[in-house]
Parts: sequence; structure tokens; C-alpha cells
Amino acid sequence: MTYSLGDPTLHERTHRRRNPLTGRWVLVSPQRNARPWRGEVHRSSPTPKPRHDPACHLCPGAQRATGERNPAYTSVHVFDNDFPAVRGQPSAGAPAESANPSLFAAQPVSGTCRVICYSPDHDRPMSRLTDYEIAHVIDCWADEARALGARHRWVQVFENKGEMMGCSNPHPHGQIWATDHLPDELHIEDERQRTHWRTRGRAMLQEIADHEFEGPRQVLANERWLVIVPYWATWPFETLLLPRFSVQRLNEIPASARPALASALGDLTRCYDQLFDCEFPYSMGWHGAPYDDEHQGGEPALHWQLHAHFYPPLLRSATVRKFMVGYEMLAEPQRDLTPEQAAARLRELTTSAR
Ligand code: H2U
Ligand code: ZN
Repeated sequence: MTYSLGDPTLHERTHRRRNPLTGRWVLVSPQRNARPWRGEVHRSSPTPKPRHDPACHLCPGAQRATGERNPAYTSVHVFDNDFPAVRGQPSAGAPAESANPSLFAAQPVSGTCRVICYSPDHDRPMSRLTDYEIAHVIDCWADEARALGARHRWVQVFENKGEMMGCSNPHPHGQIWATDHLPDELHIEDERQRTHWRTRGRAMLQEIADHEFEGPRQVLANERWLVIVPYWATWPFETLLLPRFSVQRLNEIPASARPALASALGDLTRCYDQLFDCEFPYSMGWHGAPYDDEHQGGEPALHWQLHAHFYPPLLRSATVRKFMVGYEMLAEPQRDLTPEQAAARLRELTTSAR
């Protein structure tokens, strides 16, 4: 049995939806929203932060964990991660020996890790930056993507925000891990978008942006960008930030589309903060075309469309999060409120968040 897109029973009945980017399914059980909650109550930490914290390893002029001192930076600041997860040049490590590689496979890994401080101010996450300041972060993402993409196959720009997401330092910052291999998630998105392009002649995410514009899953939109709760969202308030024009990589965003992106990022993060009246935690990151095709003289990766995923953990309040445990770990992700209900709640806040 299949449900149609406009079927009102989708909001009442348990059903599954498929993520076209990954092929994975999510179980949607809207009726579970009414269940009582007697589980973990995560305490938020509302203690106000100082504008400058001399003990913070990321503040201007402060000492990093290595003893090195940060410059007295006044805008965005980017540096090599002192504790990189990947490092070195391709072929630096010999492949691990395995007598049975079909069961016990290993590969050498090389790459570069960088840290981006969004602002000199310790107490101003993206939601409290001006659009002009966010535009500097975008320029930095683009510059880093260009430079690292010239040397590495994949450039992952991301941010872990908030203790709940394992962020180690409250100073507003993101990270970049560039690698010479294409990580699993991207390998899957690459294949799925390529197949869609071949069979339908359009980039999957362009088709989705056109369809979702001004629809029930739209959170906000401006002339160049669109934010939706994807039809297949797994996290309660997960969103997808999409361009409303064709663009494959961060460094290929034209200068004319950057102010609108800054505005969309500001609007979205402010709206998130308003949802549960807290500094809203999330992991976010950019996905775009890998860099290998271009450098190896391959076809332009037109099946790709640049996009950013936002994965926030919160479910009901600043302290009650969604756990991806039991069934999610062992079978498939499950959500209670429908993506349309989540989008409606976020949409209501976008007008008041400015
Ligand atoms: P997270 O908060 O998302 O973990 O990012 C902080 C990163 O900053 C982390 O990868 C790096 C950590 O290695 N870091 C430094 O490079 N130098 C420091 O002095 C502190 C933290
Ligand atoms: Zn700081």
C-alpha cells in the first residue's frame, strides 16, 4: 500500500518515508506524541557567557591547549586543528595487511583538519551574529573549500553546537575535515544523485526545492535559498538548507547569492533558538560535489546540488532530547511528530525571530 503526498491520514497513521538522498527509510508514528515522558531530563546551562574568556582555547589572544597563542583576531579566524583526526598526504600510510580483506578490510587515510572561529566574541553563536558577520563565515567556508579541495577529494565543513552534541568548547566555531577518500555518507549521496540525474535528467535536490517551495514543509525562504524540514527527516526538527539555483560546491556560490545565504542562516538559527527558548544545539554541515572529478578532468558533477543538513537533538523542550536508541539502532530511525508538524512550528517562529 502507498500513501499519496497530500493524504491527510499521513498525520494520523504510522507509515514509513524514504530519504531519496540515502535510500534509507524512517518510521513516522505521529500518535506517539501523546505518550508520557518520565525519562532523562537534560539540564540546560543558562549561565551567561562572558564576551571574552581568557581560559578559552579559541578566544583571541588566548593560549591554545598546545601552548601556542591565538592572534588578536577581530573577524573570522581559521587554524590547523591541534588534535587532528586525519593528517598527512595520500599514500603516507601503508595499507594495513590483512589475510582476509573481504572480512577484515582497512585503508590508509590522509587529510587535513582545521578549526574556524566564527567571531572573536565568546558569547555570540551564529544566531547572534549580524548577516554581515555571517557573510564572513561563508566567505571563509568558501575559501577553505577551494584551497582544501585543490589537495583533497572531500572537504567536510561542519559544526557541532552545544554540549548535548559533544561540542568541546562554547566559543562559536566550526570544523573542517578534508580527506583523500570520499566518506560513506557522501558516497551514498553521490550515487543516489547520479542515478536520479541519469534517469530523470534533473538534479534531485533542484527538483525537491522546486516542489517544496511554499509548501507545507517550508520553514523559510528568500530569493536565493530555501529551508525545509525534509519529507524524510529523522531528527524531530531536522532541516535542509537548499539553494534555489544550480550550484555544486561551497566555493562556487556566487558573491551575489552570499548575502541571502547569510540571512537564511541567521533566520534559521534564531528561529531554532526561539523554539525552546535556549541556545539550540545541533550538528550541521555542508554537502556538495566531491573535488576529484574537476581535478581529474572528469564531467562537471551536475547531478550534485550543494546543501546543508541541520540535525538538532531536541524533541520537546530545551532539556528533553530525542534518543536514537533501541529500535533506531537495531532497525530504522523513528520519529513522533510529522515533518509537516515540525515545519509548521518552526515557520510560526520565523516571523518573530528577526
Ligand atoms: P568541537 O568543539 O566540535 O570538538 O571542536 C573543537 C575543536 O578544536 C576540536 O577538534 C580543536 C579540537 O581538537 N582544538 C584545537 O585545535 N586546539 C585547542 O587548543 C583546543 C581545541
Ligand atoms: Zn572563547
